[in-house]
Amino acid sequence: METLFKDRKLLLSTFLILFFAAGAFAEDGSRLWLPSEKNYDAEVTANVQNPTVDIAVRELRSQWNGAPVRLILERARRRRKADDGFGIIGNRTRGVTIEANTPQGLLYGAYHLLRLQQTGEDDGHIYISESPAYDYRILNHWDNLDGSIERGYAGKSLWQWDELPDVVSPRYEEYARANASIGINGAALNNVNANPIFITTEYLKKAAAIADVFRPYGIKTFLSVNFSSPVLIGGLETSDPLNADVQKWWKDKADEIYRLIPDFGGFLVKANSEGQPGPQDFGRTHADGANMLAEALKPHGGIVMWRAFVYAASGDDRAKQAYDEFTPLDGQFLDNVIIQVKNGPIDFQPREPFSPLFGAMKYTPLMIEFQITREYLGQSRQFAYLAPLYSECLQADTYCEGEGSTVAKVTAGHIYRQPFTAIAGVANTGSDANWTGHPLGQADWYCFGRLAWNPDLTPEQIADEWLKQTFTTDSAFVEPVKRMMLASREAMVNYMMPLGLHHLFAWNEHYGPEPWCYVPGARADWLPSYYHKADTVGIGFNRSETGSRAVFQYYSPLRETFNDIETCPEEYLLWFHHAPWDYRMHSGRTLWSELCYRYQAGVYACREFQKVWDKIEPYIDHERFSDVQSRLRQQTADATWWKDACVLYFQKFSRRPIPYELERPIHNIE
Ligand code: GCV
Repeated sequence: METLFKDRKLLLSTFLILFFAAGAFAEDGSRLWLPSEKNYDAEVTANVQNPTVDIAVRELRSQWNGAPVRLILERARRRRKADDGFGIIGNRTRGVTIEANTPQGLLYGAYHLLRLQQTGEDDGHIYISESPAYDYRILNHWDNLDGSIERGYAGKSLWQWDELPDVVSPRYEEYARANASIGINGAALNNVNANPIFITTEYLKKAAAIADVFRPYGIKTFLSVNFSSPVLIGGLETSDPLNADVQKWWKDKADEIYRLIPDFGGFLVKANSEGQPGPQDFGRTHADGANMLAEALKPHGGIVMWRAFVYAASGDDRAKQAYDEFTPLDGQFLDNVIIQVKNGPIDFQPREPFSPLFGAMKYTPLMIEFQITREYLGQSRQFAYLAPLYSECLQADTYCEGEGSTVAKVTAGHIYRQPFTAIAGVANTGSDANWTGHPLGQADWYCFGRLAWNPDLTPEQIADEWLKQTFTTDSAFVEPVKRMMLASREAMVNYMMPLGLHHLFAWNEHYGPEPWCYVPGARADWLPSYYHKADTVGIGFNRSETGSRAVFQYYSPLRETFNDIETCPEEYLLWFHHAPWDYRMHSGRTLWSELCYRYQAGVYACREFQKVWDKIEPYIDHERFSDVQSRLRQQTADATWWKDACVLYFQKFSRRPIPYELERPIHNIE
């Protein structure tokens, strides 16, 4: 009996040791890229006291493992207006000074110093001066009132509307901290398909409770608004932007919002797009609608982000419509309006050329909208590191004022004068413990923030710093995984939509392949055949001078380059041309063979990713290792499904054999 008792005690203590040991190493991903809790008790002083500066002091005090740090707020510094930049000077053994002319600048400087420490870049003398490229660096949440998230793949919404404003989840602060650590300074809380309830007094009080948590982290709160709100919740008979009662309603609403949220950022608006109401319902223009809201926000310093994602069922080539609708309005918007433009002319596809609107409006500020949630890139089951996609667009040359007028320069206000600049990313966050569903999806949130701060950072630099902070600095882990990350987006383009193909997705869910999709009565431009136009002659959308002429929305020499099938970059070939199946590609293969090769290359790449990942097992925790391992397995299976579906379907038109040296399909078309 005694032995049994002793054994039990032994068993219990063994269990406890194992339990706590496991706990110590357990990694559910909730920490993100932030330093794990330490307490170095560093000496940190600041020349001001302020809730934001206090956070900077607290973070450094616990995380900085070096000589004293001084934080100096110097309002007279020679930085751009409202600039949240910082300077860091010193070294870890003698001491460091961080200077900025806003409290946020000091907080960003503190996080930057900690980043240097975490990535092992803090040796020697530190002399850094940084300024954000964009004034507003915003996450757009497509979160609904019922807790669901449109195109969200990481659980439910972070915002607990039922319990707010009384119960304030600790996750709001964790979210704010993560954003501040990468320079994000705004969040639009609700879906652009906006429920008007969000701007009722009851819900504004809830949003105000979130805003209170965000404020010290330098994050402004924005709301998406429904253009019909005056009718839907205001009891008016119209929402016509030129109606005096409507204008007054919005002014009163803005006043109410600012009483509750004094630093409110402004409105995000999806109008006359995909069934949403807008000024055109009353015969007015986008400028009329945006300006009416801008007038209401102006006395308080708020802005309107008006989306250019518009396309009519009956319209011309969908890729042309935003440009056709917005360029005639250039110069008509008030100076607190900015037009939010998706990176490409269609809709967040794995690869699109940049939207021709960038550079086309000289008198209207434009902001870029990226999608961080991977609606069209394997969601959270597959993986594609998005920095290469973002950079490709940001560094693309619009030629609007000659060579070197990149999308980044245009949108950051270096080409045309802009009263302010902004950039947005549709968030991939949710209630999952690791925030983003796929553990590697955190890298997309991270890289969006880093590129919003500095669009010239390379995807490689960002992957490097993210991996080191999130996992380990061991190069045996970092180097192979970084290579995998950098190759992942191109692999996905290959197994989904190579050579400029786009929108071959399954109806509505946008995950799997359905190039044959036909839904009776559906809008033509919601069906893949509208985009691939495969027939017995060839494949691709003719947007050249003999087709929809979309190439003419680009500046010379791009329009000529895209227009000529011989000079059009192959990655955009089928975006701009209907090319014959036997068209000779740079590889020497016919278009049909090249297409098969690209699909196969995408699948092979996924198989390689599995090998890379299996080898890094010794370097990281079991939880994240096995989670990613099983997702990569699924990715290879789904890549094969994509390849087989597309190749077998297009073969019906090409009537040519799949090159015999390639793997045979394992699925059948049915
Ligand atoms: C929020 C695409 C998505 C929609 C999204 C829309 C938009 O069409 O599929 O879910 O709606 O873009 O950006 O407004």
